[in-house]
Formats: sequence, C-alpha cells, structure tokens
Amino acid sequence: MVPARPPRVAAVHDLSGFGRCSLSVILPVMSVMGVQVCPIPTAVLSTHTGGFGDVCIRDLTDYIEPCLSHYRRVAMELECIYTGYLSSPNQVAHCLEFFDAWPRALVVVDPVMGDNGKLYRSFTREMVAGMERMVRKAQVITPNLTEAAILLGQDPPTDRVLTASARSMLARLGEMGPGMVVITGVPLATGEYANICYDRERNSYWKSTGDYIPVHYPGTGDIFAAVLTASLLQGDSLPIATDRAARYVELTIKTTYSYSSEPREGVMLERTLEWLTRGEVGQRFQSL
Ligand code: PXL
Repeated sequence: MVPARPPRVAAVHDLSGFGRCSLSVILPVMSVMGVQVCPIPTAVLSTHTGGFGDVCIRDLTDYIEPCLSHYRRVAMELECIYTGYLSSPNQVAHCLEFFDAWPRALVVVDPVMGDNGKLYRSFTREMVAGMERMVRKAQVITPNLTEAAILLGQDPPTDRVLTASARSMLARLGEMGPGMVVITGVPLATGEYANICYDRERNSYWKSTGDYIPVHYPGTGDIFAAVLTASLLQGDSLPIATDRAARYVELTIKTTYSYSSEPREGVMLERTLEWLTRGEVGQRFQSL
C-alpha cells in the first residue's frame, strides 16, 4: 500500500549553528531520504563544543515538556523518536515521557557522550547515568566505540578489537534492552575499520567495513545515525541500513578531506547529499 505521507520522526537533539553537527545535519539528511523531521531542540549553541573555544549556549530543558504537551493536544502521529545530544540531566525524564506518549514509535537513542576514549566537554557522570536509562528504553542504539564502552562500564579499548570482543559488546548492549545495536568506528583485530551491528531477534551479527581516513570530523556520528534511522524507517534491514550509513559517511569524509578544509568545520554534506537520493543497496556488509 502507498503510505499516505512520509514517515515522521521527532528529533530531540541540539541545534549548533556552526560546525555541521546535530540538527544542522540531521534535518537535511533525513529530508532528502524522504523522512519528515520535527526538530525538538535540547539547546541552541553557537558552535559544537569541539574546537571553537567558549560557546554561546541556551539550554532549552524547560521547552521540551510544553512542546510534548502541545503535540499531545493536537494528537500528532509519530513513527519514530530519535534522540541525541542532551544538555542537562533533566532532559532524560522528558525524553522518557516522549517515549511513553508514543508507545508504537520506533525509539532510536544515539547516546552522544564522547569520542576518542573521552567524554565530551560538559558531560557529567549524572548525564552518563541518564543516557543509560534511555538506552534501556530504546529499540535501536548507535554508540561509537567510546560510548559503547562507557555504557558497559568498561574502559574504552586502546587496541584493535577482537571479533569475539566486538560480538560480546554488541550482545551485552542488546541485553540492556535494544533489539538493534550498532557500534560505529571499530578498529578490528583483522585490520579492518568497521561499523558493526547486531539484530537480537535474528541473532545476527554484521560488519560494514570501509577505508580509514586519518582525520576526525565532528558530526559524522550524527550523520551516521540519521541515515541509519531514515533507512530503517524506509524498511531496510539493519545490515543494509548500517551499510548505507557507513557508505555515506565515508563518501562525505573523503569528499571533505579532498578540500583540506578545517576539520572543526565538519563535513561537506552539501556536496554529497544527492547520493542519498539514489537508494543504492550497498555490498560492503558481511557477517561478523
Ligand atoms: O556530534 C555530536 C555533538 C552534538 N552536539 C554538540 C556537540 C557534539 C560533539 O562535539 O558538541 C553540541
């Protein structure tokens, strides 16, 4: 049956004006993939917190609950609630209220907390505990390797990860609640650089491998999760959605790298968004 309208997602993330992350990239990515995004900003920032010094920030914790009440009053339909960067621990309770208010919506939690073995600036232990509560309610989670380790209460790996450890991390995160777990940016002991995923219902483990590019750009985790979520909402399997997200992020990083632009300005998705409209099924995924 032809759907009456595109899938609709409430995106609970911050809005950073410069540096290409969070809602600034999630909106174009999901729209171009045919998904309607309703942004619910958790905070407004002049830039992301990774490299521009003192950031001008307006926390919007007191906006989220009245926004939820309004959407309830108008009986808004939602197929998905997708959360990311939160700017205060109190926002956790509001997100959980959102999940309860739309029990049939797909809940995607990107537990944005840190990268490269470290927590982001301004991230407290209380926020980590809050993120863990949200992960327990999610159907899909998309931590990077650092965030996956933090959620499991272990130190982020400093060496390449054995296949058995990678599978164990996925399974243990799945035991926390989510039926679909994706961990991004995993250097495997095989020498491959992979995004790995686990579908608990099908008891299947997958990896989507790609080229390692020696620069770190902010916002690539947000783009990855946005592509993955839109792909799942269009009916793709988890490995296909993971592979689509991995391919797009790789293409966009390589494109950006070719211009030798400043990494803190993020990736040039303006040059690559069109790729997402093609809907090609990738071939770089295989069993883990
Ligand atoms: O991309 C993750 C992210 C989101 N939002 C803000 C950030 C970061 C990473 O640094 O600073 C405000």
